[in-house]
Amino acid sequence: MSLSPIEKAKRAAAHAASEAFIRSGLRIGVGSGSTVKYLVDYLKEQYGSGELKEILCIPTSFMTRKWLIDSNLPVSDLEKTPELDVCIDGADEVDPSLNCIKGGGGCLTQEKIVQNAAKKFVVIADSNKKAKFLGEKYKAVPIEILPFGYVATQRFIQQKVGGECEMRLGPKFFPTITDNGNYLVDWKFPESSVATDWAFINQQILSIPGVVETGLFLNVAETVYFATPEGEVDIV
Ligand code: ABF
Repeated sequence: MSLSPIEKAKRAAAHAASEAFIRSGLRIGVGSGSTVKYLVDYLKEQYGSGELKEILCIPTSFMTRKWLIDSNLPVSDLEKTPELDVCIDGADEVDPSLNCIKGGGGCLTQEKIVQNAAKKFVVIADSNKKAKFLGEKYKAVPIEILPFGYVATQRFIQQKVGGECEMRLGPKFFPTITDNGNYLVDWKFPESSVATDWAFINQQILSIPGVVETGLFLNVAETVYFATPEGEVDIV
């Protein structure tokens, strides 16, 4: 099957990061999203051929867990394996300091917990996701909130940090439900936010009752692999 240019870029990023960071014996946090699917394919091929041995894969979402199981890879969880060697995940946007916006694909809280349990956090992305500053291209921060009191929570977010907080809707206008049974909102931040301190904004959002987690992954990525459809890989 021939891949579209964007899929080729995702695959190139996933393969380059895998070749650099995946080794036998590692406990690997496996992120979510379409770029990570190529990481799962890499693990399947390497483990299936016997090149890669005694790994444990810890998924960050229902979908990733299913991919791992369907690929006959050894799956664990943070209860049995609370400490990981590396976590590899996708992102929606990455700035020059490797801060990321994540959650566009609907996963963020479990991703953050798994990332936090890992010694190294590596991001894989097509090169369109490289931004000069956070908020340059991706104009919203996904936020997971509890269903209880969700309208009040959305209003509190808007009052505290401005902008518009939109409920993420799924098919037939049902709310998008996360793997944790919560709602997702996309906070369309005011333009003034892109020039401010994202760490401070993140703390402000997290202090609101009802907010579970944000898609701001600040100061956690060690390395980012950006790739083009031609297979050029930029390691930052
Ligand atoms: C997940 O996948 C999310 O945090 C992020 O939003 C998204 C990236 O997906 P894709 O690789 O499909 O662009 O990790």
